[in-house]
Amino acid sequence: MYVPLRTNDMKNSLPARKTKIYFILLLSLLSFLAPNAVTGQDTIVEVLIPASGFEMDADLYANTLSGDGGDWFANPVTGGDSIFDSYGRSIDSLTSQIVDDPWNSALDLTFTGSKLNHDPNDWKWVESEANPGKNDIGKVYFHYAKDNADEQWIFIAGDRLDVTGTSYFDFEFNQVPIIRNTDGTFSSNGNDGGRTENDFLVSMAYTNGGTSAVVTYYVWQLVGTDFNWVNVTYDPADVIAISNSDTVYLPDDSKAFGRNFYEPYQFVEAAINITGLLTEVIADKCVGINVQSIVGKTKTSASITANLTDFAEPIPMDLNLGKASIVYNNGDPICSNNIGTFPKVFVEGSTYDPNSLVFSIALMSLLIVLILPSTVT
Ligand SMILES: [Ca+2]
Ligand SMILES: [Ca+2]
Ligand SMILES: [Ca+2]
Repeated sequence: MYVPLRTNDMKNSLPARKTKIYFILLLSLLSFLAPNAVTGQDTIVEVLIPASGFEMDADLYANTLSGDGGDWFANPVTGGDSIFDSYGRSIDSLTSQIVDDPWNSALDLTFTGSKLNHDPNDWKWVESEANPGKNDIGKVYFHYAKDNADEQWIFIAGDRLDVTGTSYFDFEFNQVPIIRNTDGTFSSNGNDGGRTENDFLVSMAYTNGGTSAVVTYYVWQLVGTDFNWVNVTYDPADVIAISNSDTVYLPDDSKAFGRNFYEPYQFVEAAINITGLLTEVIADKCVGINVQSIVGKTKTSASITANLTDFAEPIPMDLNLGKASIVYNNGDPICSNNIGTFPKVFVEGSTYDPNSLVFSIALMSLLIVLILPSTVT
């Protein structure tokens, strides 16, 4: 199989490395002379899985950036760390999933008469081709990992059949699962307007006009008397989002839209420091949320009342996001990030050996989940 390689793929050969050094020197000079020069976003997010970090380069193969990071798939030439095998099977299905969706097909399942901020119990689906083609999903990719600082990252990606115009690709994270029923409806037992307070939505807007994707972060919160999506400002350092300006490749076993490549601006991916984003909403880092399902879907505009178009099957998940792990400080259990101590009511009511790491960490975690939201200030 012939696999066209990017310049970075040649880095193991000495002449290519020399060329690259000269190129970097030239770029450095140019950037000095031209302060407004555009720089690339490509970077490696240093999470623990993949072991060599995750390349954010809008390319799906590992080892295509300097430093040899991991990616969704192993590099067919040089290998590397990956999230999936060549068939798209997860190395760890508890933290990573690919969902395939029909495309250019009357058998596709799509929304009808459903809006972004509707109660999911009011959403409807039909068997129908997704229109327009820029909203037609072929694959949805998800991965979760921690970094060395114990911060949590989510990696999301999606694609579109037609690259014309701006597409809006949403990932919705729900604490009570959203379930697609066979009768054309969805159901959710969330108590707050069909969802749960602090459910969140990450929306990626991307176009064929540039590689930067715009990420908007919404949190499900009470607005007046009703719950709705609230647009929350975040630290830009917590989000990296990029679309592909080059043709990028997939394994033959995991084709997208029937081909082993994405044409330019057909693929979008984002890395989100969810520890950082949750902190924008939940100030106490000891408190977190448990995500039970993830829904990848498209919509017609950036509005919170936008019509929903295509969706991939909801992904069942069990992710604890934002919950601190427990460490001991002079015998006192504290949040791993050293923000706040656990409430005395909990410590005094417990019998434990603070010097023992064996002390029922699991029970403590459970109690913290149950107690902290109402007792920590
Ligand atoms: Ca890559
Ligand atoms: Ca679909
Ligand atoms: Ca589709």
